[in-house]
Amino acid sequence: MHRDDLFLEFVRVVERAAIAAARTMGQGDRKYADQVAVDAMRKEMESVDIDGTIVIGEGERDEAPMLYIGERLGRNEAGTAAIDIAVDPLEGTNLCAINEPNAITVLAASERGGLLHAPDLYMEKLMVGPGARGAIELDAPVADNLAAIARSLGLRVAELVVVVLDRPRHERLIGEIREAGAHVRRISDGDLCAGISCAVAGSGVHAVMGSGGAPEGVLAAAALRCLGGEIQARLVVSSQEHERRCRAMGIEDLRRIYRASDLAPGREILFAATGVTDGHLLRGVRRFGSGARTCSLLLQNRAQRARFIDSLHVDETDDDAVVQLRF
Ligand code: FBP
Repeated sequence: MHRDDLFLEFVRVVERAAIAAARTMGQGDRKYADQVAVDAMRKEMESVDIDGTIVIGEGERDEAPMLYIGERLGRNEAGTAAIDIAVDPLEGTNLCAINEPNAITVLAASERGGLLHAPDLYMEKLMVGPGARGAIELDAPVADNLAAIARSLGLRVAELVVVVLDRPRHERLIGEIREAGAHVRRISDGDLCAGISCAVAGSGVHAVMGSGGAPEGVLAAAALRCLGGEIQARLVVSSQEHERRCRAMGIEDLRRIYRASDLAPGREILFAATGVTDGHLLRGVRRFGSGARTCSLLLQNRAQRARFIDSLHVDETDDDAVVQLRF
């Protein structure tokens, strides 16, 4: 890709989706919140100078009118870079609808073939930050993984905080984490945001365990590639229909354990996310009289840095607001 301008273009896309989604915050309608974010992201992508293809999106063409897997995006002019794009226009639709922390808008990009085409199934996941990379095994007993993570981080197991989605399917897992002596933080939604957090120093999160969406797994892998963290993951294939959908996407080994470099194998990875509701990692959208302020995270696997971008957006027609911002 080698195009620094794409960075800011992608930030603009996630910012616009976040500002749009934030207008629905707390209104209790998750579908509408998602639709608004999808519309805004789709519209903003039209002006980006790429030949993009959605590989992780809102679903297959017949179930998603926009941002469906396989949809072409961008200006698509001759000679522009061919790029694969993974989006979650609103990660945490429920969190936005009820105005709870950590709803974000997300986009990852890579050269063609740089992001796994994954069906929208569940995925077992184990995510850690750079300090515990290489220490985990998806199939190892929970207590062994926790001991290995603690050892790698120079902590005691009793000091570890593990995030788990609050679902009945995770009751046994939560029991095992507690029995091993670590602390559980249950979250109602948003394992992607949690996965990013465990790779950010000082976030207070040391690992994420349990099953969640596969699209969120691929997006987390893209972020973790940039942050030096790790994910181990396996698709949950529990019916013939699941098998069919995997094979349709070229996945033959249904029991395969994927690592970050399998889910997001690209040479170049860009990752951008903007906060919608206030969260541990990113502040949410704050509206002022004639505009909005956003906080975004921008990652690139080749750069040894994470950028937090604080932007003020002024509504186009309001000249007074432009004057205010000059101070
Ligand atoms: P949405 O934003 O698509 O609603 O996803 C939220 C989420 O909590 C993800 O973070 C997580 O991976 C997935 O849903 C878990 O799925 P489920 O709610 O079916 O357990």
